[in-house]
Amino acid sequence: MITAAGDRDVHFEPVSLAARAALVLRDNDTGRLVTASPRLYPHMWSWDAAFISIGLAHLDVGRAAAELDTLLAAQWRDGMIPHIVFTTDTDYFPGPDRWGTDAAPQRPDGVRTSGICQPPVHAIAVRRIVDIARRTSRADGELAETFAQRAWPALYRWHRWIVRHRMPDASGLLAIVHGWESGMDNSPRWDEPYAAVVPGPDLPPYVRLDLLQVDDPGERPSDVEYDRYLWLIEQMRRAGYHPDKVVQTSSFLVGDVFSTAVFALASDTLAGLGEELGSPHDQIAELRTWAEKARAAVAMSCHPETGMARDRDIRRGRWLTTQTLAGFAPLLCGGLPADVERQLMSTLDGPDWTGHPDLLAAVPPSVSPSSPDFDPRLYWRGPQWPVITWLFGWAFEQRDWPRHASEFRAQGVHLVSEGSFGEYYEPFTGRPLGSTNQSWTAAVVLDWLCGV
Ligand code: 9WN
Repeated sequence: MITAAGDRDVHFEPVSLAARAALVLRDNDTGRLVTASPRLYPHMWSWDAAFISIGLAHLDVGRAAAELDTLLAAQWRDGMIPHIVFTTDTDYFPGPDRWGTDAAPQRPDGVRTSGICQPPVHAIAVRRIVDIARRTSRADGELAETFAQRAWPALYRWHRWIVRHRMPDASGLLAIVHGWESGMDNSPRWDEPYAAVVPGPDLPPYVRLDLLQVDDPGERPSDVEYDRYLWLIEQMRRAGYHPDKVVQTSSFLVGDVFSTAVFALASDTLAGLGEELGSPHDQIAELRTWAEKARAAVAMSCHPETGMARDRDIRRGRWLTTQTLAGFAPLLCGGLPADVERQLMSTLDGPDWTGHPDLLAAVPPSVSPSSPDFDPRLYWRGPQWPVITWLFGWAFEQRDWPRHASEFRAQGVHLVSEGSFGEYYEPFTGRPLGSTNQSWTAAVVLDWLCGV
């Protein structure tokens, strides 16, 4: 087991850093899946699994494919990919009994899952696995292509589920029914819509387990926030996890601009893969149309003065204007006029964001240090997340911005070079926070170091 360093005087050179990253993935591997982290998250998370599979592809393409096969085996019959696939570990709350998804008719047999989803990054992972494998050897390339053939229809059904069940209003944004669906749980993006979530007196009691796993409870969401998180689950249970009923009844319904941009990028990526693999033409054409609509929705959301993309509180019909990294969503998927896009990129490079003079590494913090909402230690309210840096870097490569892509890679490696693979990092000191030996951090580090 890799022991946490957490000490900025320690610095690992690329070869030893890559070796440590590989060990993290090995240590967190249960054989069937790689847990998101050893103690805090002892299960499989949907978007974590996608990033983890990219790291695994550098070690063993068959193992990378198996990781996504495990996730896809938990896909619900209607197409939803659930946000957690549970192992038998009981140290995480809320576990499968609290979710109560065993009663949902669409859930697959033989596996226990949560009842919500996470950002649809999976097609990006399949693309990356195929690209890595083709470069490794002909045999690996063929293995990855066979896997991509098998995953493609499931991913198409996943994207179709999103279009059918999660694009409920004229904004065209991908709607989420829980902050956890955004993957950015307690981001200030959700403060306003969460303020309107009032837990009922019949919220069943519960005990949090996450606080036992971190050094400082101040790095995790508060109890008030957890009550709301749990209340939304209660509402979904009562709606029987029927997707349309959940959208009708959830007291949290928000158009998530970041997930919408990911959806646009991933739909185009899946369409491109489908063209290579000979997938059905009509389904490829649908994916292109969905990508185009999602891109337009992201562009439409942009604030007329700042140019930053905005989420939308669909319940209350209001734009949400917090200064978070989700504002840069259009840079992931395109769709803005060239001059507006250039302006947005220079905001990202500027002193409120990656150009802030006090940052240890020039990668985007989750919230601008100049914003009143910024908290350097608190989860999605300020810290830097290597995995998000990877996602922007990969998108920048696709968009033919190699300079930005390689700067993000170099700065990302600088951030994590103390070698403990933090879940997130304090932006000024570079101190790793939350969990250590976090699998997706190790995975993106491997891709940064081995992938070019
Ligand atoms: C709730 C596993 C997950 C990530 C999320 C991150 C965090 C869970 C939690 O951990 O969320 O889903 O219990 O805090 O916010 O992005 O997928 O790493």
